[in-house]
Amino acid sequence: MRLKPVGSMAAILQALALGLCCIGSASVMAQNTAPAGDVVSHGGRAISAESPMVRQPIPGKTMTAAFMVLKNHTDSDETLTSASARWAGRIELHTHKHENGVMKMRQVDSIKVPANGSVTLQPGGLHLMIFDVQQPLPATVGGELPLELCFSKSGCLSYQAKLVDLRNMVMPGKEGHHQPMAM
Ligand SMILES: [Cu+2]
Repeated sequence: MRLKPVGSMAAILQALALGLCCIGSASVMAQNTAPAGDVVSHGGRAISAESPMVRQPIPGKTMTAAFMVLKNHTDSDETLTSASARWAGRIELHTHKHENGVMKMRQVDSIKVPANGSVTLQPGGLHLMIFDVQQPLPATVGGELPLELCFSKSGCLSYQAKLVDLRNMVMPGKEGHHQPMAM
């Protein structure tokens, strides 16, 4: 499949830092996710996750999404094949595609993480779609939620994702394309 990042995680963090969210600053966020997300050191793991985050579900909704930058520290391509979390009923791998001028979400079988490279899961692009979220969640905004990601070669690895409130986040170029399911 084609991987076409529409922006960068830096842009997302910048948006968060601009007071659009509940998080004090991007640096604090990066710091806080370092031990769990392996930003500083990937701890010998084949695949690390930078700034893993789960969007706080809209009140009354049991669906949400997760975003992160997956980095492959090995010399061979990896493939994310599935994801799960004990606080969610089901997680699908999704992407966004333009169809007749409208952005639509599509489920994908897998997400490639290129050798010694990375892939960005972000609003408007690839993401983890999370269904049947436990209510209330076992974490509040700013807290961490465990996520399990399974890769074709490295097996299943556990990550800690930060619960963030993205309701007011501005996505460049996405104005007018907001859909109920869009993240
Ligand atoms: Cu989706």
